Amino acid sequence: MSQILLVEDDPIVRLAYTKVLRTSGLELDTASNGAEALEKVRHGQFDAVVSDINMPGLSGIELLRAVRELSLDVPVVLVTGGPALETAVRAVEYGAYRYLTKPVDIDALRDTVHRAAEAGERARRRRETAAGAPLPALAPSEDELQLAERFDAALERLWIAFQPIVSGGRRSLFGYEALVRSDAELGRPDQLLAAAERLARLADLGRAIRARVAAEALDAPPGALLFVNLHARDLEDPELLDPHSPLSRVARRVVLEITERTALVEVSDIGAKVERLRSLGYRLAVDDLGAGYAGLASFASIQPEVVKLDMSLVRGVNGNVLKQSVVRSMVRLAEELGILVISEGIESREERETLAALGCDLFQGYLFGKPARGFLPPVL
Ligand code: G
Ligand code: MN
Repeated sequence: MSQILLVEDDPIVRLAYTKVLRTSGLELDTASNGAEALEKVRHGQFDAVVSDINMPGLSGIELLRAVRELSLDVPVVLVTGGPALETAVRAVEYGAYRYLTKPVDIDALRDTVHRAAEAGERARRRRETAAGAPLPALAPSEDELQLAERFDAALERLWIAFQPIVSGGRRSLFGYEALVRSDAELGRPDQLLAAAERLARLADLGRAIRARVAAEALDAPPGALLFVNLHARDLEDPELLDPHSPLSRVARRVVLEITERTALVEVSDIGAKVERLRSLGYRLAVDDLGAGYAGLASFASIQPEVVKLDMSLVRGVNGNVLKQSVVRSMVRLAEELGILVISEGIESREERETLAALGCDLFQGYLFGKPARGFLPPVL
């Protein structure tokens, strides 16, 4: 009998679909959210997955994507109450088997799932004959094993570079941004992040970074704030919100940077998480503002104490009136909201002087100090 995994957060809908599918002769397992489903897919063998799209936490699309990242070819049928072109496109992009809209026609559901299960069984038989023996449920590919090894090696040789942030007006140190580095082969931060995403190990990377920063915080000059980058996924990690985590113990001197580049809309309950981080003593910054991603949407959900102007706005600002007026408006808006502005990526005195004239006081960039091991004093 075909094994189906049904993923649906609404208990009434789940029960209804369960009944329909069971009476049509399918063996059914259920999950009430995406994370639970992913665990089941990781450890079980299913001929098809049927998943709702809109669920708290991991959405159906993200589940589909995670399943594909495990290089599994199990057919996934997506069901949604709110069809949108964008989700349909993404469903196709990540290889959904079919896309059904609610309210689902019972016959269509039964038919689609049976056809998906047959396709899944065929795929499994092909794999088994190809290998000459049944494969373990989730044998990772050779590539993935290698990547996992390199990722582990990189985590072991992880270190943190610190780059100073200064107050121009007072000619004083304001803080340091912590930037992850590794001496291993997978050394560049973008490579590390890409590997963590592919291996679904972002939490391991985030935890390792935060633990290292916490350990080094003891050596930071007194009064200097520590700016730590978060990935949107980190907000889903309970360790981040744990008051006993190493970083939480020094939360009062930490500003968590959340990049405008990541899709915060996909983080469930962002308001509650932000509130909890604040109650632990953390302050929050919106990073890379002006890089042209989510616009100012993140302001409303995060209500940051600090914004960081992206270096694309800073570069050559002295000779570009358009950049100057963008910076001027951002500074005015921030002032009205009581938010501090840090300009990033300053390389020349001309950039610094123009920014100061536009009302910016806090600066970061090679002009004041490159990211380096330890807490080097800035060039003021
Ligand atoms: O996204 P985020 O702002 O966290 O990225 C900071 C990155 O910018 C770091 O990798 C850091 O090395 C780099 N960086 C910092 N200052 C400068 C600078 O003055 N010029 C350039 N080109 N890069 C910088
Ligand atoms: Mn940053």
